[in-house]
Amino acid sequence: MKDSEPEIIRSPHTFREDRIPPGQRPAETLRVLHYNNIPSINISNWSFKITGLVRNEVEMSYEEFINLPRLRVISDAHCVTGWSAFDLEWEGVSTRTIQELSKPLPQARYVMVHSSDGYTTNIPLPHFFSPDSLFAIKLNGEVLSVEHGFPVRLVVPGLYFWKSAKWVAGIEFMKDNKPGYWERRGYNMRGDPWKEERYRTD
Ligand SMILES: Nc1nc2c(c(=O)[nH]1)N[C@H]1C(S)=C(S)[C@@H](COP(=O)(O)O)O[C@H]1N2
Ligand SMILES: [Mo]
Repeated sequence: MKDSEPEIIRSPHTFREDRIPPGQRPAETLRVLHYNNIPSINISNWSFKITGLVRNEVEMSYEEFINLPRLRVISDAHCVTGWSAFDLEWEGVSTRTIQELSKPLPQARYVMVHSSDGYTTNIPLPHFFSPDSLFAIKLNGEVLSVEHGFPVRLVVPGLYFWKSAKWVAGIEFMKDNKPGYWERRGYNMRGDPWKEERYRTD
């Protein structure tokens, strides 16, 4: 039996009248951007770990991860440095599926995303569990390139693109908010582009 194509949705932000957030300029496509080198990942050792305030801690191999139910999302990406890219088609695993598997405890309010290059970023759960947030394994129909985050990258279309961590190795559910890599260096603890939350104000 041939697998049916995964469900496809459009991120609600792509329907906004102010589709381009304040202070952003349209770019032709995604630019490759990361603070450090591309990590070298051996897919046979790679795993995706879910830890912290959860009922079920989870550790999955790549094989297990790509066999989870899939979703496709068409969304835009807004980098805090000022460029925006439009109508990107991501395919991967919904954060809602991750929620069902790990069952976060009621005290959990934030997630810290941990990446193989040492990058981290913190995200409030309402944004993380937005119906258009997913752990992508494909971009525009192709398996992710290493530059764009192979094997798995997070995509949270409702926040600036620095929250969309590439090369994700695990996520950690937390009660208290903690800053990630850029947040410790002055970037906003939430990062809503339509509110222009670029820098920390606390
Ligand atoms: N692991 C990791 N993820 C990361 C980054 C990084 O340095 N390391 N940079 C972020 C920033 S600032 C941006 S704009 C996007 C760029 O994604 P792209 O290279 O796929 O365009 O990745 C985000 N995710
Ligand atoms: Mo960015």
